[in-house]
Amino acid sequence: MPMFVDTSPPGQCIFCKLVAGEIPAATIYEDALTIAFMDIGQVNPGHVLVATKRHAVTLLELTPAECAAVMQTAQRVAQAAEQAFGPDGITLFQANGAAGGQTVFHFHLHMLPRHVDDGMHLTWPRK
Ligand code: D5M
Repeated sequence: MPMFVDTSPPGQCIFCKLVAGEIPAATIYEDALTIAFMDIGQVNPGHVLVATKRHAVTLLELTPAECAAVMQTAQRVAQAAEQAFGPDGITLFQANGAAGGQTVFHFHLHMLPRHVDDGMHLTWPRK
């Protein structure tokens, strides 16, 4: 079971507050549709979240433009991680709905730099 589940209503969720600048974030990139910031949990050094600025819960609610922008931002942060961390690989992870492992119900994608000896293998670390 996840340690924390954000059940705030739309507009008041953690990531809406983060987008609005109402709570602090280590933001590394933003554009009109997306924002990328350091995950507070850092399951691996360089763990970044790419979120939509608009409140949408899952992938199924995104517009085509948001889908494209999210993946473009993911590529940008992966390129930055490549330079900063020299990883052996990169894992992208994206959970939809509680049954899919989502705990913050505002669309986001995880970008994790990976190293062969990071002990995570290819399994999601919270299992
Ligand atoms: O991932 C939700 C992720 O959100 C989880 O890895 C912690 C992260 N999180 C929660 N609050 C914050 C703040 N305030 N800043 C940065 N990161 C945060 P999920 O896939 O929904 O389980």
